[in-house]
Amino acid sequence: MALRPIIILPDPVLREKSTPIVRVDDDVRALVADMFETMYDAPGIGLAAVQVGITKRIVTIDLAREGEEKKPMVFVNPEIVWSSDEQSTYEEGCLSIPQYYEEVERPAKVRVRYQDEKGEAHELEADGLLATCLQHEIDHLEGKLFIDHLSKLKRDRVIKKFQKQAKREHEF
Ligand code: GNR
Ligand code: NI
Repeated sequence: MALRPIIILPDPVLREKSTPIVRVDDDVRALVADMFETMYDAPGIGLAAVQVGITKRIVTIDLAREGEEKKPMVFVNPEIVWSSDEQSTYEEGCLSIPQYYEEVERPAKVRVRYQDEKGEAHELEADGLLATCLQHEIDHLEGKLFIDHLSKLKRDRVIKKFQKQAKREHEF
């Protein structure tokens, strides 16, 4: 297992579309283990493989709070097959956009088809934070970030800030 560096805005890799996993093998499971280690270390409640620079359709999620027993969830090739008309709003953050939080409105419930770490197919209906987190992660697989759900003004402001930051770090 290894901690992997998390890719930060405005790295163009975050805008790439991730490719499907054809076979869930030991290489995929090793990447999943690294993703959990990286996500717990951050700490974050979700991670898409693209955030560690691997453009494959893999998501890890664990909504357990600090001190609670871990509840690791793995989603290979996740797809939203239904979403509710009812919407809900959560304050979202992203490990690839550190220390920026903003409210995002999304469908309150989703039904997701996915494969597990053995390659077995499942469907899951989620609401609450899990529904939001799944949509946030599945967006990553399409090269989409939560700031894309905000006004252009807010989005451009955040992107500018991170571009400046990256330039400053590049000078060092
Ligand atoms: O850690 C995370 N918290 C979070 C909070 C609200 C909605 C979505 C998230 S996901 C985020 C980790 C992350 O960047 N996943 O891609
Ligand atoms: Ni994110």
